[in-house]
Amino acid sequence: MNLNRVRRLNNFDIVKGPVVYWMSRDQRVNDNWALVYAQEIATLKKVPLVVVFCLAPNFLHATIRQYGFMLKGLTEVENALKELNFPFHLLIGEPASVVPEFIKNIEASVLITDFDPLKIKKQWKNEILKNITIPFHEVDAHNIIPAFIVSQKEEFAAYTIRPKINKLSPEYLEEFPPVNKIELTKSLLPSKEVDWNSVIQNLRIDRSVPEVDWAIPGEHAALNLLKEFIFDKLPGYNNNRNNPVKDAQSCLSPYLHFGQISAQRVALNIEKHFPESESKAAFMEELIVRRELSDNFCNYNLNYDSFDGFRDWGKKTLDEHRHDKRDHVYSREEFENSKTHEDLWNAAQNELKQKGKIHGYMRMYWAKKILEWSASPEEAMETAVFLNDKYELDGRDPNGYTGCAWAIGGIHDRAWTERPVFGKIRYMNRNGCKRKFDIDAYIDRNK
Ligand code: FO1
Repeated sequence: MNLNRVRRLNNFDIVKGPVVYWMSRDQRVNDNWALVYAQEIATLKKVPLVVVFCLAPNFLHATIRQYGFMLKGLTEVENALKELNFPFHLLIGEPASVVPEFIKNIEASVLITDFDPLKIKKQWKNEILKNITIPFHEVDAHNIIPAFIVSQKEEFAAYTIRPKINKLSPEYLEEFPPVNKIELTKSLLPSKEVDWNSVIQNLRIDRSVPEVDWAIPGEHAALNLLKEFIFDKLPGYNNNRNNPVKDAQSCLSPYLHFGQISAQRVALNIEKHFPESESKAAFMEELIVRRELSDNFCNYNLNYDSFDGFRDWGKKTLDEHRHDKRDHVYSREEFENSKTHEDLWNAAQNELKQKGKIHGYMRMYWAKKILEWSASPEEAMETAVFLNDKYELDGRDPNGYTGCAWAIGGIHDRAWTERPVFGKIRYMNRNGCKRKFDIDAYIDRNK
């Protein structure tokens, strides 16, 4: 495989012993460059390959809505690995201690993991580096063009990263090799079958946010959804995507978030089955350019989830307007409980709470109004990130953090005409929504 997808996190050389793939962001067996790489090393060195997933208790305050979806997807991973004769181990606890412990126990020779721009993942990896003496390699199995290859700095906007992506696409948008079944030798590292029900029951997490029923978790369901999207929805995508009362979106984002499908598989299948068109271009822009831009933002801006991460112009203009009179000011609880004066905003919040997603267009409106009706831009960003992470099925994703920073802080956007509270941050209003879609129908379906 293209070794530019791999980054060495330390300088140890590979010795003899099993290869461990610590699966984290990319929770799938097919189309996974980290697993492909791990298998290549194991085959070359003629050593076993073991896959582990480390279940972190209370990961960024995730609730049963997100844990449930993730764990059900992981049962499919366990079964698929069993078919291939790869041992799978579910480790429970803080990765910084349980991963090194596992490595020591099985005398592993190399640790491989997937890339993730989030701060917590970087911390985990840094802690692990202090506690191991074997090579630790990271593979970007999430982006088509690895985040550390496409750019080495925080990009300004889509127009600055797009040419870099376009230039590198021919090299990286390639077909995946299959993951090969290994011949069953008496494994020294048999899997310990996971009792998923008891794992779920023993999690000490917030269970007040119910799981959703519109999305069946797992790799298999994701591929079916992709097929349905390409044939049924993609033809009208460009006309319908900004209409929240039309069922025009792919709904793939939770699957992409948990790595149950690879963005590269989505792009390859679309390339194979769909003609060049405005719809295809619009979807590919979101799937590739916007996603890679979000990873770039979180990778190079450590304050991606707060006011401090905004660009100087955004901070300055919001500062200049921080004392402007607000017509309405709501607390986090009022926002959370859909208790604003505006039925359209409340409908978006209801959609978030009930379905675990807000339609893309309304997601922008939702965040803009949180800025307009919060006591300060800092508080607005905190509220938007809190609600997004608590209720979105794909919360705690670079895309979510970047979306909030775009709406509230003007990240990747330009300055607009100055107005109260927003300063030069782009404004959105109810009339704009009214012009685009039937807002009464949207309110009615999200009561
Ligand atoms: N990644 C892990 O490696 N272990 C976990 O226990 C874990 C829990 C989790 C819960 C909710 C959620 O939204 C994400 C979670 N992730 C976990 C991380 C996830 O796979 C992503 O890597 C990040 O959220 C960034 O995209």
